[in-house]
Amino acid sequence: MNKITNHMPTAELQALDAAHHMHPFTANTALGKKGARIMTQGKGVWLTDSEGHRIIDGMAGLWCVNIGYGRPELGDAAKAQMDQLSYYNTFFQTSHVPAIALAAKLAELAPEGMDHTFFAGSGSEANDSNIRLVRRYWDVKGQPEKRVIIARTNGYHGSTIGGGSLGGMAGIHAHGGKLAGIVHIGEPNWWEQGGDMTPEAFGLMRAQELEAMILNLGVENVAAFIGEPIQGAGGVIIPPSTYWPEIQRIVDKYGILLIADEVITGFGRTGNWFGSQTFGIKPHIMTIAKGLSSGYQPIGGSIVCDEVAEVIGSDEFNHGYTYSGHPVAAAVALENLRIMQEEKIVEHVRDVAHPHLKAKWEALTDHPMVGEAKLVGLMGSIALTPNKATRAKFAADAGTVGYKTRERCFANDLIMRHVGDRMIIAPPLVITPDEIDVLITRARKSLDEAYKIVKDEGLFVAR
Ligand code: PXG
Repeated sequence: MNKITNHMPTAELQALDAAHHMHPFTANTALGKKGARIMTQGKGVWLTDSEGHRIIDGMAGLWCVNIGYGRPELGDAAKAQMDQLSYYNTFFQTSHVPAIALAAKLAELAPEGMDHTFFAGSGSEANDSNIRLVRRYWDVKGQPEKRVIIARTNGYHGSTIGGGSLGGMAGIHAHGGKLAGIVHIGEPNWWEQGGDMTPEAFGLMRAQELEAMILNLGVENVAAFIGEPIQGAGGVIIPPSTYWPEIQRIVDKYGILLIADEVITGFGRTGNWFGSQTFGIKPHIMTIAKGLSSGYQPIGGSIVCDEVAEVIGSDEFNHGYTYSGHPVAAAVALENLRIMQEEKIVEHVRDVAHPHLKAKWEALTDHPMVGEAKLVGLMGSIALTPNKATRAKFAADAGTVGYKTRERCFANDLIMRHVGDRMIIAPPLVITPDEIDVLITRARKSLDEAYKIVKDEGLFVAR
């Protein structure tokens, strides 16, 4: 076979892709007929595809390219580490400099008292580790019956059997099943589910479902609660202000472990190093991945508080991966964190990019199809609706209007995703005010075009 390169015609690449490549979360036969969009290059917040389009990436890849595409320092760090020590494991009483240095750096960045990291290759793997970590913790403490983990409907924690089971997405459970010993409470999604309640009252009510579930199961059976500070894949659901303080009160009262899944909210996304800091959450374990390396290498992990690390460390923990703390991934993650610190990227989010985007993002509510527009740090969503006052759904299958809007965004060289009928963004954290203006201009144009289509098709009607 000829070498496959960027210079091949798009149709040939698409045909090969369709013939051999199984895409995740995709109906592959249908995609094969349509042809995948093929990305060929990235620089900063910009992507180029095989047709030469210059696309502004409002999703930082898959919520991960925090420092932007194409920073040569990360490639240099990978090359240097491959030349020095391309691989060694961290089992059998050995260690290496990149894993040591990255774990120490994470202890410096993480909240007080969270000084230990167990490495994995991804967010899903890290959450699988968390299931074993919390159950093992209670075993060692002499309470092996404490095994149930409480999670939330429409939460996302990955797509391995463990991560998918922690997640509260029926479509994922339907494909391959769900582990026993994981239960779900409702999500703090006021827009869709809050009815006539105020957001604050609804947030409290949802948090109190945790207390009811603990009492229902018996606290002697409950190991932990897991939640994303802001649900990402579920549609950037920003919880009411009352939600996390009440969750924290309940976790503290019953002494169960709290896992904050920071895979998206970590590493500057919300304007602090971790979303837990933004929401005042005090977790025992934080799941990390994505922004840890800005997606330049696959790496994740669990940052663990001192007490849990001490208990787990008091005996052998029969768990780990060939690539736990992989030296090249760790070296690249370290270089990413060095750049984030030296270039003050978290401060840029907090003081420059967020304030600039917030005003323009929230102003989108003047659009006839936009009901609410919310943003924390650089993580935002808008709810599409045919009736803002009643927060009505469209008279079409959920996601129909969102999908049509996303198609217009694609046509206008903007990556803005849809989850159902919510549109979501999470651009690279290095986005400049000028680039934010481009993003907003393209978003408005796409919304206008989608609105016209939706009206013309008779879909701008409440269900
Ligand atoms: N936790 C959270 C909060 C995530 O967002 C994972 C765990 C799993 O990470 P890995 O590295 O195993 O993918 C994620 C991943 C989407 C989408 O459609 C989101 C994710 C992954 C794939 C698709 O928004 N988040």
